[in-house]
Amino acid sequence: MTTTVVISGTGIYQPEHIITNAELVESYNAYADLQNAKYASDIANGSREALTHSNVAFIEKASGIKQRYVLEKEGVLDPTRMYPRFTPRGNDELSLMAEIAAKAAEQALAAAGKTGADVDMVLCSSANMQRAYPAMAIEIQQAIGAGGFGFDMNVACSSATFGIEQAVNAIKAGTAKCVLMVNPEITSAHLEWRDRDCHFIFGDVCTAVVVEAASTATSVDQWEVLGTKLATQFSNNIRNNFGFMNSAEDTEPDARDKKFQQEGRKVFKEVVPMAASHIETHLASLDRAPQNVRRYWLHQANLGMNQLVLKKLVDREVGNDIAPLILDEYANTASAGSVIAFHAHRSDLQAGDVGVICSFGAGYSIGSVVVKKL
Ligand code: CO8
Repeated sequence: MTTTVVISGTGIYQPEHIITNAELVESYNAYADLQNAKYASDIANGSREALTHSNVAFIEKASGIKQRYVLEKEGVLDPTRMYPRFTPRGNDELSLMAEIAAKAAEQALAAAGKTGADVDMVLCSSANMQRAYPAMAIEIQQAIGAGGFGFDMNVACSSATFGIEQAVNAIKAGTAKCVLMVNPEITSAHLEWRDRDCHFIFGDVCTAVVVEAASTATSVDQWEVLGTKLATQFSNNIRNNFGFMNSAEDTEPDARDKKFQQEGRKVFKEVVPMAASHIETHLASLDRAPQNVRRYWLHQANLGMNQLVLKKLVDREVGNDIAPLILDEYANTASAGSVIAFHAHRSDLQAGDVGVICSFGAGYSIGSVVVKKL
């Protein structure tokens, strides 16, 4: 007999600082002016291009993003710095990634009616890890008082959906009884705030999901996982070359390729059809039609992208009721986006309603999780 697996709780840690598009653009433009003044003679003799100002109207129209939460704001907005300022912590202190993961975990566990002691598997699944080792998941395991084991995984923007599949499989295989899957996304530390093409894209957050067998679940809000489906296809269109080989290769740690970079247009064009056909195939394998899905909690990278994915799937324009948007408030939070949407926009659904959590991003990677409200 196959085990019925449920998501029994979700949680979120939301940083206290907000950067509006107006604040962001003001700081970028001040940075651009400083750079243009510094390199005025190169610009005059044609050996360097002047930086062009960013623009709030462009950002909102091109992406749908209106603001983002960040863990530290002053450093990001300082035109002479343009990255957050974090105080290094000693080895005997809880690291920042583990701290925000533990806060999101606390909320998810409370929602599931569990404590850390009930957890026997911790997955830290995120687009970047704060250090090489020990695994962030093991520090989080200790911080919440969990037993069992933990490990890290990274599939960029699809880290959460890929993490949910690993959690579901572990419960089915009997290797774990209660899995905590967390997505601490400190995107502000690997976004290039000095690049006009992408400086508006990301925000910080952490999400947490509790996965267990229906037989052990006690929460009032349970979502049966009907199926998961993962796919990857290599692409250089979203890439970050930061890594442990950098110093051995004598490369510049602050070089442009050591932070997030993308060919946004190509990503848009290539990923939309992939995501739509992925969801359609997954639903068909579960004898479900896209039109009968009550809600889509999609990856939150771009408003237009989500609208097009939905148009291909259900052949009509859909609004927030079918595909809620959190991108306007949070910006792109890498792997956490679809989980935030699921966390914030599910309480109105009825028993028997089916929904799809779907992420898409760097790799390329696409993950879908089809759930039914119990
Ligand atoms: N202000 C004013 N004008 C601008 C700005 C700006 N800030 N930026 C660009 N422009 C200009 C350009 O110069 C261009 O001008 P021109 O036509 O004269 O050349 C014009 O606006 C149009 O530029 P684009 O073609 O680049 O603009 P788009 O309409 O394509 O919009 C987007 C750009 C918003 C980036 C859009 O392409 C997009 O959202 N694409 C999808 C991206 C996506 O989904 N990416 C997923 C990445 S996330 C992921 O996988 C996780 C990675 C790991 C996390 C890393 C965390 C840091």
